[in-house]
Amino acid sequence: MTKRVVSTLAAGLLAASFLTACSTDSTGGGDGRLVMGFAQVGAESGWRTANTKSVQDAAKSAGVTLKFSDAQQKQENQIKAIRSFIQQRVDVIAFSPVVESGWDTVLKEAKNAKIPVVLTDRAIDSKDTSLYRTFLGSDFVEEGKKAGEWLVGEYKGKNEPVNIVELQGTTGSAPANDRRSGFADVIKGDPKFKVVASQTGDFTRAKGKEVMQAFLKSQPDIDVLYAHNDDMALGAIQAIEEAGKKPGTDIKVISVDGIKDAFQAMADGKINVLVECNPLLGDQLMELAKKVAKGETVPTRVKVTEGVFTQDQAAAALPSRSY
Ligand code: GYE
Repeated sequence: MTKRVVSTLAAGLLAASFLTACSTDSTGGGDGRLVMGFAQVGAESGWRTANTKSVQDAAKSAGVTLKFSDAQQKQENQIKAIRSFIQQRVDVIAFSPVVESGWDTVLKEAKNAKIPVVLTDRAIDSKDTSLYRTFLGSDFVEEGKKAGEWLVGEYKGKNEPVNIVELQGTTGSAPANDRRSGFADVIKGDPKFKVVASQTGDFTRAKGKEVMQAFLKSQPDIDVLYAHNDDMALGAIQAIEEAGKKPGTDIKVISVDGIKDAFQAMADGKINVLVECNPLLGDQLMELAKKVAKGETVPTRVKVTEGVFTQDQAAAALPSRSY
């Protein structure tokens, strides 16, 4: 092919992609509806499944056209999805960052393209807060603290050492970092609490079980399991039972999220306490997206309200859990 043919072809391609971009832009998705590109973390947990459903349902009822992408817990996939949303000239990009760092470049691209970004569920640790308009999600440090406070109360007045194993969420993710530090902050006040092993279980049941099996082999005396989410706790419970121990009694179990399966396990006495993390963010997200797309000012941080549930409340709370 001659140079000329190549450049003519390239020009043609450019014009074609420009036309596609323009037609999406000028029609606002073809029917004047707001178009949102949503880059989800993955489908790693019950929490995530409920979160995805909430976003999809909310988009439908808010009349928002949703372009949904599942990153399978990989940052590079999320970056690709965001770039493709920029290319498609969506009205708003929303995403739940799989890890905290490494977003500046792609978010600058969105900013240059004048597409507002809403962080949902998880935050990023960039110093440049102009890269996103708002962050809607839970306070994970607070959740970790609530887990620690329950433990402190549970062992009040006892002086023997309390050996804790910790199943961390996805390495580098905001909920893993914050649930770990919030918990550590509270228990450090009393030297009887010792985290004897702490490792990632990637927020999944399979990994939670596998890592708990390893903990049970390497740690002769485990009093407490602190799992950063329910799926890992549920996997670990299987490992504890297969090792001939009673979860909830021989090893106390603290978990975070509050999905239905975990409430069931708590009603069965296998989980001692659940720190709630609410995945139903869809409606709030659509509301914020509509505002930022119109250029309205929104608060830079929107928190989700949540509670703590103990075993005596489990059976009563179970029927009303929607996820
Ligand atoms: O706790 C866990 C999920 O980011 C709050 O991600 C979310 C966490 C949730 O995989 O189950």
